[in-house]
This record gives sequence, structure tokens and C-alpha cells, in this order.
Amino acid sequence: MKINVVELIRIDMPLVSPFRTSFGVETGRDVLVVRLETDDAQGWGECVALADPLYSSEYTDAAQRVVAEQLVPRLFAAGEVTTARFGEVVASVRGHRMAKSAVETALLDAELRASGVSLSRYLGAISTEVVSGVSVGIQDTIPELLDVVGAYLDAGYPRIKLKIEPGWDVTPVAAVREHFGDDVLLQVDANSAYRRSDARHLAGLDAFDLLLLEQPLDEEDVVGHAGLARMVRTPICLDESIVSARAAYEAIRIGACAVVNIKPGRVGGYLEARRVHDACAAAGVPVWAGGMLETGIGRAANLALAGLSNFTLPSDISGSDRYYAQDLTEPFVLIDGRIPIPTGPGIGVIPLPEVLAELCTCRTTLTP
Ligand code: NPQ
Ligand code: MG
Repeated sequence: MKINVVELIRIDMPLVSPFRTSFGVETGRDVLVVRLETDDAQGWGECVALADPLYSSEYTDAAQRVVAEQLVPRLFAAGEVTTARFGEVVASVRGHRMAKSAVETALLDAELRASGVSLSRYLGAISTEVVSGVSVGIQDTIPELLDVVGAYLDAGYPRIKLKIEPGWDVTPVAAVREHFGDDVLLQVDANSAYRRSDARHLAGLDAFDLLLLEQPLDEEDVVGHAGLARMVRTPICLDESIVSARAAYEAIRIGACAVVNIKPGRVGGYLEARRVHDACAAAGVPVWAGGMLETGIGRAANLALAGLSNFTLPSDISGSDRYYAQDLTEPFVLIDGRIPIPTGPGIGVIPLPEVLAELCTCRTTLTP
């Protein structure tokens, strides 16, 4: 295909409630959306970078500059491009995987729309729906936590993930187990808030039959996770550390994780995300779909990926109303604890024009 125009659209999405993690509190989501046009179709992609470099080193302003000044010029210079060749076209740009993922997804969406194939079919999904989980932020008190968790269980979420940090870990987990019983599927996510020396403390979580303990240590401390895995019985899952299929392969090989969270933005796109999935499957390591508080654009694409066979644990793909009173697309809604995977061509959804116009803070057009 030849790209005629690329549009960078920044939108400001208010969150229904503040989301607190070990790295900070967020009240809104500053999202970069990429739209491109070919002669045959348009394509959409969402950049999962946050407004500040707190989850990873990438952040929205930087991602937008990399897309506008580095990636798109290489794309235009390449002339005819296919999604399969995009990786080579931008290979000289180091890192910036979230920025690359957004552009690659827009290309893939356009390519698939032009040929009438859904992303889920293209990626090789075997399911038509995905088990939905919810990520629960750090609360001020245990009673508030129990209220919030109770409301999500009432809303039909079959799996709860508690965000933890030093000072908010064993006690809230014990309280949720005690109050809601042993049948609730429960897991925790530390977003790198612990140190190797916390291993004995983290072993205190073993009493609560958690599905997994996500990214307790620094993203660069894969070896530390291998050591920790020998000291705690709860399966260790890596998120931030898994930046590629190679990283996944090596982390598994040294025993750093028994489960992998897959986020396409973090690994540079859906093609690499599928390679992560395949590497984990070959090693007998189950995976699940992470979430970055995506709008309907990113959520739709994540659902397609989460339909692949080795996605055997519940996802962090929640209903739109978990985060947004008004999603950018038609809202995603839970049916019996699951969300249907879109079936239309490409990612299967597009933004609602009025909503896009209302939430848009900045729009830039790039041409060859
Ligand atoms: C995680 N996601 O698995 C991430 C972290 C994350 C669903 O827990 C605004 C505020 C945006 C906090 C995006 C979930 C965020 C955010 C992602 C946290 O680690
Ligand atoms: Mg995580």
C-alpha cells in the first residue's frame, strides 16, 4: 500500500474514578490516536504511552514526536509498504515500541480493512469472546477496597486484580479473600514496587491462593525475579520486563516467570505480540492480555489478540464503563463475564465522530 496521509489525534479521556498504582494516581488518559489513509482504506491505531514516563520510559508527548519526526517520515520514504515490512522500515529507530505499535496497528488495520479480513482472523484467534478481568487501584482504606471489589463482582467480573505496593499488600489481599471467599479468581500487580530483599515478605502472599504475582521487581531485574520465584510459591508473572519475544524466551529460560502478561504496545505491536504468544506457548507458559486503559480502538485490537489459543488466563480487558463514561467507540460491554471479539474487517471498530471531535485536544496532518 501507499500511505496518502497520516493524522495524529490527541484526545483527553476523563476517567470515571482516579486510578492509583504504585507509581502514581491518574484522573485522565492523554491518548495519541493514529489514523492513516491509503487509496483503499483508512486504518486506526492507539498509542498506549501514558502522559508521564512512570509505567515505562515512553510518554505521550515523546511518542507523538517519534511518530511525527521519525516513524512516519521513514514510512513515506519507503513508498509502497506492507505491515509485514514495517519493522524493517523503522528498525533504525531504537526502542519507542509504544510509538511503533500505534503506527503498525494503523497500517495493519488499513491493510485488513482493504481485504475484508478481521484482525482476530488474521492473528489466528480460536475464540469468539474473551474472559474479562478488572484491575483495582490502591484504595485509602480496607472498607473502601471491599466496596469497590464487591461492586466489580456484582458487575460480573470473574477475576479481580489488586494493585499492591509496600504497605498495601498482604493485609488488603487477606481482607478480600476473607470477605469474598476462596472462589474469587484473584491476582496482584506491584508495577516494580519491591526489591529483592522483600522476598520473604512477598512469600506472605502464598497463603491466599493467588493466580499470580505480577512484576514485583524492577523491569531490568529479570534475574531477581528468577531468584524470587524460588522463594515464593505464587506464580510470578512479568509485565514491564517483557519487551519482546526474545525477552520472554530468556525470562522463561532462566525461571523468572511462570506466566506472561502480553501488551502489544509494550512489545512494539501485534506482530511481535503474536511472537511472544508463540514463544510462551512453545515453552508451556500461559499468557493473558494486559490492559493500558485503552479506548475502544486499542481495546478492540487487544480482544482480537486475546482470542489466540495460549491466552488461558482472564484478561485485563474490562468493559468500557470501568474507565470511561463515554468511550471513543461504541462501548464494550460484559456478557456473562466475557467480552465478544469484534468480527468486522480490521480492528472492527472506528471512533464515534462526535465523541472524537469533543475529546480531541490537538490534530496534526502529515503528508508525503
Ligand atoms: C499494568 N494496567 O498492568 C497496567 C498499568 C497501567 C490495567 O493495571 C493510567 C493510570 C493509565 C494507571 C495504564 C492495569 C494506566 C495506569 C496502565 C496503569 O501494569
Ligand atoms: Mg502490570
